Amino acid sequence: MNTQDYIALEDQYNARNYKPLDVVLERGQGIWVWDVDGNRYLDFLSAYSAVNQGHVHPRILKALTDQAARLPLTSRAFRNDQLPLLAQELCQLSGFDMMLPMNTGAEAVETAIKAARKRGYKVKGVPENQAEIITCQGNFHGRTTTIISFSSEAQYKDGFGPFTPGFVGIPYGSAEALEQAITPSTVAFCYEPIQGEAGVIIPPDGYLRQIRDICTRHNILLIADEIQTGLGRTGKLFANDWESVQADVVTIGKALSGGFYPVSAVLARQDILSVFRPGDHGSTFGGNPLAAAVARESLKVLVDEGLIANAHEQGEYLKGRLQRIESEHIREVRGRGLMIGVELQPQAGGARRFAEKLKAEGLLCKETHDHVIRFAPPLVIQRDDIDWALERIEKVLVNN
Ligand code: IF1
Repeated sequence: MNTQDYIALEDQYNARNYKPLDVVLERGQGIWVWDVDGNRYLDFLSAYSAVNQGHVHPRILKALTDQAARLPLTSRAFRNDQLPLLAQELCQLSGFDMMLPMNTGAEAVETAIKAARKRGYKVKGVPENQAEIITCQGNFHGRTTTIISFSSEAQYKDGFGPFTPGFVGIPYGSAEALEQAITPSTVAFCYEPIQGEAGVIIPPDGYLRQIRDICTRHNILLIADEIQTGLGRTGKLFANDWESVQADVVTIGKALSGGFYPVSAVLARQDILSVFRPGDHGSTFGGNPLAAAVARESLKVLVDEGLIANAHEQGEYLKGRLQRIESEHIREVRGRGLMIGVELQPQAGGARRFAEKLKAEGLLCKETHDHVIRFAPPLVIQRDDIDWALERIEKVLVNN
């Protein structure tokens, strides 16, 4: 079977809720992936930052296969010998008191919403069913019916109502708007420290500190969604660290498993997560021993291999070189660490055509919205590989 055969099968038997680049991958190693026709590509997307540790990291692979051979799943009806160690290691690394394990990012966000609402009612005394959570325009937090209820993207909502009430949207990057939106029923403010899906939008300097102060003053929870920005992607453990801010609640996912397995978690202080009583919340697979073993090793790899510092160093270099490309198509290059967006001019013909051209040159990346190309290679990338990529990026952006 070749590329066209696989595409035909997928289009016949699989729901068409995506429009992927037409490359059929079968193998990966570090920053590289190979397609079924034997072509090699540099992965400049990293499965939306889920493979920060690089494809098929040998240490995480070993943790996975060892644990799979021992005991993959117990459910939370019984305890297992991996979850307690993950919980301890994650809290020690992040500085939080407690964690609650789930599987996907959206489930972690749902968990954070439930914790904030319950604390609002049980601790703050908000009247039953009145809790409000403030969110940002342009946000992306997942695809569940509650999460899309506060999306500002028409396509994510179209045809999926009725929606969950209790969310208030404000412009991203405005601390003033947050201050004004707070009411006695507000229980939390939920935000991304850098908006990924919106096009790698970086808030103004000082914003993270300001929203931290506002939430503290009003006794509302600051919920940082670090599912994409966390675990080293921006050159710090969390993107909030850029302003030395600690949120009350942090959601993580994606790279928590190095891409091997869906693993997510909510991190928070003990007084927040203790609103959950036995039976309040859970998941068949959340906190399973296979997930916990994989997550433990994924975190160790991040630390042992200095991937957070590498993301900072290589990211600065990549961003600097991209900013110096002289192309009529480029409007702005922005980013932190290895989370970089290249915004094209409105008349450039859209980001998709550049992603297609880069694919033909052996570099895989994806457009976000119409005019931004997102560059986010695995954090194991080295200078030579970035130079290799830049040669191709320059060629495509200058000659098309
Ligand atoms: C898709 C986007 C990225 C996320 C943040 C929660 C979630 C995500 C900040 C939910 C997920 C993914 C989902 C994926 C594409 C991707 C994405 F373009 F859609 F927005 F990365 F930018 N919070 N983002 O970025 O996590 O439930 O998916 O595990 O195709 O929907 P999930």
